[in-house]
Amino acid sequence: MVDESRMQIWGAGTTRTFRPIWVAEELGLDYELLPIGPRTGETQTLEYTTLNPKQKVPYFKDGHVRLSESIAISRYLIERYGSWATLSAPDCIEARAKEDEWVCYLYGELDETSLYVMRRHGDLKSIYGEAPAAVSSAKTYAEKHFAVVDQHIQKSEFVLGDRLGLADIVLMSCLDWAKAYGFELPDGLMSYKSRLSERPAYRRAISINYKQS
Ligand SMILES: N[C@@H](CCC(=O)N[C@@H](CS)C(=O)NCC(=O)O)C(=O)O
Repeated sequence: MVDESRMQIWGAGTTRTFRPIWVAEELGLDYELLPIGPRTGETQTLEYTTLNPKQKVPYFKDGHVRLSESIAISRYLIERYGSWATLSAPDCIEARAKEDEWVCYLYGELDETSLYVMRRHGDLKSIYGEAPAAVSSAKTYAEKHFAVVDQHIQKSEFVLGDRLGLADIVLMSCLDWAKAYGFELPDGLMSYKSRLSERPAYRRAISINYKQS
């Protein structure tokens, strides 16, 4: 039974569902998780399709706000509930543009163009078709961009300066995904990853997201 008065996040068990769960944990939010999986048939029901015609997770409700897309949900949570003491949105146009630059780059090149292509034509080849050349070139492509991010991350604690932000949520989720796919990550990224993995909210989010899949 869904409690409509609480914030709700649909979906668990994937990189994309991990992002809003991690943000919600960082912000100490009270939310209800409906841990449906993408490949269990739960996104195909009439009830869920009415909510989200894309039939994908994550999906999110907070009062009258309804959102799909892991980045949009995460950004909404940060902007609405963030604070300087926890996780907050950029405070000027220039900083927002810089965050957009990184979020678009990480999501576009690492998530969609690389790791998800590997998933589509690897684990999900029975749906999307087997394409070993696509998988291997996506891996090479990701390695090139991990090297770019590695150079950048050696200069600061977080993707943007000295505070956790949306770009870190995206990067960490892609690094976890890459490790699960057997990537050898460069040293700078490995040390960034192990530093951020110590965060209690990150650990809680990992256990919530992956326990329920
Ligand atoms: N761009 C979306 C991608 C969402 C997405 O593709 N979710 C996958 C799980 S990781 C899904 O629900 N797949 C089910 C399907 O495609 O039928 C986001 O970042 O939220």
